[in-house]
Amino acid sequence: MKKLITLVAALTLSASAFAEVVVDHPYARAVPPGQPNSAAFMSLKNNSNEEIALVSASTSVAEVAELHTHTHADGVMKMRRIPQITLQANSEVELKPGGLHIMLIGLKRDLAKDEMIDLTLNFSDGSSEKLDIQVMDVMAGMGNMKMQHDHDMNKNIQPQ
Ligand SMILES: [Cu+2]
Repeated sequence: MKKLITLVAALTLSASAFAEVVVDHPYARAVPPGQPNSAAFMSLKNNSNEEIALVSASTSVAEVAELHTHTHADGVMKMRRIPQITLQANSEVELKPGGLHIMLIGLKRDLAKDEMIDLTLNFSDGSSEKLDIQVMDVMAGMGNMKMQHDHDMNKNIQPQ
C-alpha cells in the first residue's frame, strides 16, 4: 500500500510540473574560462489554446538567469531585460543568438562545449520545467554581433 501511495504521489507531481509548453533544441553558449556571462537558447512551443508566458528561469551554474531581448539601434545591438516572454496560444517562439535569450549572469564555473547544465523554466500558470541542456559553441557565425553582445554585458551588468 505504501508503494502505491508513493507511485500516485510521483505521478501527481510529474503531472503538475508538466507545462503545456514544449521545449525544442535547448542549448547554452560555451564561453572561454573567465567569462562572467553566457546565454541559453531554445524554441518554445505553446500547444494549448491559452496564452502562457515564460516568467523566470534559474540554473545552478549561474548566480542569476534573466530573460533578455535585443534591440537594434544605430547599428549597435543592445540587450534589455524583459519581465516575461509571452507565448500566444498555439504558437512558437524562438530564443536565439541576436534575439530573445535567457541570460546566465555570474557564472560559477566555465561552460565547456558538450557538457550538460541544468536550466529550470517557470511559467505564468505556475508550472515549471527542469531541463538538462547541452553547452554548444555558438561563436561560429555570430561574428561582430556576438562580440558586441559580450562587450555590452561586461560593461553594464555586474553579477549580483
Ligand atoms: Cu542578454
